[in-house]
Amino acid sequence: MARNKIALIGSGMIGGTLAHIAAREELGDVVLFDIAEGVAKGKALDIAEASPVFGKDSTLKGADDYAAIAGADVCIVTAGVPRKPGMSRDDLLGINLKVMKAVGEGIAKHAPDAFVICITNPLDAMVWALREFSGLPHNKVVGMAGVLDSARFRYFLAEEFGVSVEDVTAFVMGGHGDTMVPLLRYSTVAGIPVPDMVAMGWSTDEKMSAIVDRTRGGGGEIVALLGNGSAYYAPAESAIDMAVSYLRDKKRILPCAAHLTGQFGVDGMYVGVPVVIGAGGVEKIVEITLNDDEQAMFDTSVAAVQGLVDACKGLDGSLK
Ligand code: A3D
Repeated sequence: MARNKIALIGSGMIGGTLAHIAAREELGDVVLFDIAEGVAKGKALDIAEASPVFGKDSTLKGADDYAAIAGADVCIVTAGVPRKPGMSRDDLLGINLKVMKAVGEGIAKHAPDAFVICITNPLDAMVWALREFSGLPHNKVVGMAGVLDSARFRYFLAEEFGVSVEDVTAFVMGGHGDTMVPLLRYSTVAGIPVPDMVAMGWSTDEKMSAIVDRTRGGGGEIVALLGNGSAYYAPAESAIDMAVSYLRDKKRILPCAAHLTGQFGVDGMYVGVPVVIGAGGVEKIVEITLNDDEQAMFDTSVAAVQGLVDACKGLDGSLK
């Protein structure tokens, strides 16, 4: 059986980490693409030279020509610029929109059958624009943010309860920004809803609110610490989870920025919601029930994403 092919569009901090994980997990042959050709080639060669040590076989190549991504099964897009301290994700819109145009056209020409995972910020608007520029089916283009935001939420909850991260499930809906919606009611510790853990005296409502706030600001916390760029280990792990669910038809339920056609009252936009990812790409959207407070928070988040999508349309006349 032929190996899968994974194209990483953008070979910076997340792209390089993705290549390393994909090679170590032997997910397939890896192409690192970047306008900075030396970076793509250098990282590919460095990881290839590590492969005899970690004992896994895959080919790693670096390129600055889209022809190199031909036939990719999965494309993971991180091309663009990340935040610096003091910047919001939205400040990246103008520059990264132009990058999405080039990337979308490159994927449409060379890898139109790929499952495409966008990570570039501001995420929900960029994945929408990338889908528009590429013309690929909506179920094959998805944004990574919810898995990362939920992982942060799970980590903070596990730390607070003093239990294994493996036993904490949690998810975050809405746009990937300060208005994201971490859902305590749908978060559990080994199946026990988090509000029940609080009722049993394992924590307090105040601490839960602080964890929700820390989750919302989780990306900014890392940006402030790093001083020159944004998170990359956790974002890369999160995108790999989504790629594996597609490549192995695992049908994981993962929170992703997916194209909505009326679900949760949203039509024609990408926002973070729980979806089933399998060989068909986004196979289902899981329409959980939201209470009034949760729906109101979700609506605020959707409005923020809508503002960014409108800004994209203002900047590029080809977007409708
Ligand atoms: P960085 O290390 O700067 O890598 C970006 C790479 O993109 C660089 O190597 C650039 O040379 C390359 N690039 C720029 N323009 C193009 C182009 N037109 N074609 C191909 N390559 C290009 O950034 P990073 O890897 O840390 O972050 C990448 C993106 O992910 C940024 O937009 C971040 O804001 C975003 N990000 C998103 C999340 C989410 O959860 C959604 C988390 C962390 C970072």
